[in-house]
Amino acid sequence: MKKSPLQTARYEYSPKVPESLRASLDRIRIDLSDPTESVDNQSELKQLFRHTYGKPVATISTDPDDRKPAGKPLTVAAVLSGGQAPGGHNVIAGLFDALRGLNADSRLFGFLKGPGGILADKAIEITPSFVDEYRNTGGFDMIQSGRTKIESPEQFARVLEVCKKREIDALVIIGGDDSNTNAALLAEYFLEQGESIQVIGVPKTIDGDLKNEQVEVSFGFDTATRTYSELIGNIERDAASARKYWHFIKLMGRSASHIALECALQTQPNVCIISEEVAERRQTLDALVDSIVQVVRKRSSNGEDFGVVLVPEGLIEFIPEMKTLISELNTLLATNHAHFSTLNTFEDQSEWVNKRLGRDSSYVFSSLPTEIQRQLLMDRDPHGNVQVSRIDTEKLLVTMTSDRLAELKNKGEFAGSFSALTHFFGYEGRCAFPSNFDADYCYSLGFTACVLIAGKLTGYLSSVRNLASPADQWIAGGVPLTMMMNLEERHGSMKPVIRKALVELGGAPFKRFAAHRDEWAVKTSYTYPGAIQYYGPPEVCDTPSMTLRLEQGADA
Ligand code: FBP
Repeated sequence: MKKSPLQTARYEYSPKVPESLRASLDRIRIDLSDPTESVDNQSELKQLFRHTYGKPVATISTDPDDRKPAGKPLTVAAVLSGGQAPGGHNVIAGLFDALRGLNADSRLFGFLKGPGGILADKAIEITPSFVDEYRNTGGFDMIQSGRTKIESPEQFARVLEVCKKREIDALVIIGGDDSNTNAALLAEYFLEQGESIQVIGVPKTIDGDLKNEQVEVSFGFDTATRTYSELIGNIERDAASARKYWHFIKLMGRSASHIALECALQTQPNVCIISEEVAERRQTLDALVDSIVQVVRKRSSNGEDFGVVLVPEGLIEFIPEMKTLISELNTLLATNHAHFSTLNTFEDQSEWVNKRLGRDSSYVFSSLPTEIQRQLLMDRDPHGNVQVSRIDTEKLLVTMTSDRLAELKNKGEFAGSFSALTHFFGYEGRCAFPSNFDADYCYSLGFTACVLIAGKLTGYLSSVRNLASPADQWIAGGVPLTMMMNLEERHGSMKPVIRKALVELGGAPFKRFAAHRDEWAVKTSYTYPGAIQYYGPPEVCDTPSMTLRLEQGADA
């Protein structure tokens, strides 16, 4: 395959790692904290995770006086789970290098196409020349990914059977909150079965919602938001040059608005909707459109009939009346799946649904444009949720804003023009070459996963902290997965899950945005981040996202 000059150059990049991971592997030690507790529902989780609950936090350091004998060769398998996120290949590269560093006879396998590859027993061995083809590159194509959920007792038994057959010592699951919940369940299951196979998770998702006291950021968020911010900045400059379009840009992020918020901090658009605030204020769709209309009118009165609006992908599920509608639809479609799939036309489907929805939801559903109704009835994801990336929320907002402005024009209350274009930035950012931050962070996470395996730990998430400081000051270690868990309702029953992190309205990133947004709405204050830079001064190439810096109290 022909390589671009950048790809060839990136093969030579040496990821920066914490000081503790630079030492020779036989001098690395793991310090353990006191026992931990889960974020909530402690007594229930203690019962559910009898073998893995309450483990200590692990911190990796080096001990120059303690030289351990070379470890036995290990057989480890990795799996990439869920949506792509830049840096996944470097997790595997870091894991591979550390394994070979521990013992040159260690072997690393990659299950193909995500967790489904474990069930199908489809894996490849990662060799030195193979891993070299993927160092510092984006994508998950090295072993591909998938969204199969391992949940039935038969599937758990099958995972054990496949791992035993392949004589795997440890499984590394690289995924988001759901996949790492699965990692916790598997670690517990293996111990319950009297098996010593270890399970280590790695925090992945561009959405940035797998974070907490111990996990500062999930990998991929940095690169994805930089990619989107470059594009938004370019559009802002185009808007300010042509002065004739309003651009409505939907940004990925299934649920939380971390991506939209980070992009807003980087680009200073006229409007950025934060779903969590919409929910907190119980803002209706009409009220939301009204707030956009006000900004359009103000800018128009200043002679600026152009602007940029950022819309988080998950918004639709945070607008109170839409949330109720979607939840009723999810239940209806889940409980009547067989019958619903016999309805062949959209007209039949919408009539059937309309008759069964509650009065308010039926009214909301009927008032939506047909295309949005159609999108709300499309196939659910494996968790039974509506696939928000397929709903054109940005188009819905444009239609409603345009209708409202037309009414105002008729009444003589709006004299400007409103011509809008829509965009969706999602898949563009998930497989970009990882920024230096993500390349370094991911390599360190993979390397750390191996150190945790060598330390005989299981049910842990690989963690690298202190990320607002230079990489040599990062702190590597492991966080027990049960520490991040609580019980939440899923399909009518309470399940143990890793708590998703939504945007905190009291947090420093949102406060920074809220302090400036009124000014950004009216004045044209765009900033242009430009393309990700891989070579050059550290302030241009190595600084982490503004969200991370603000959360860590660092200068941003
Ligand atoms: P993960 O949570 O698995 O990392 O995926 C996140 C995401 O990129 C969301 O932002 C988006 O809604 C979704 O994946 C799209 O899923 P798919 O790739 O299946 O279309």
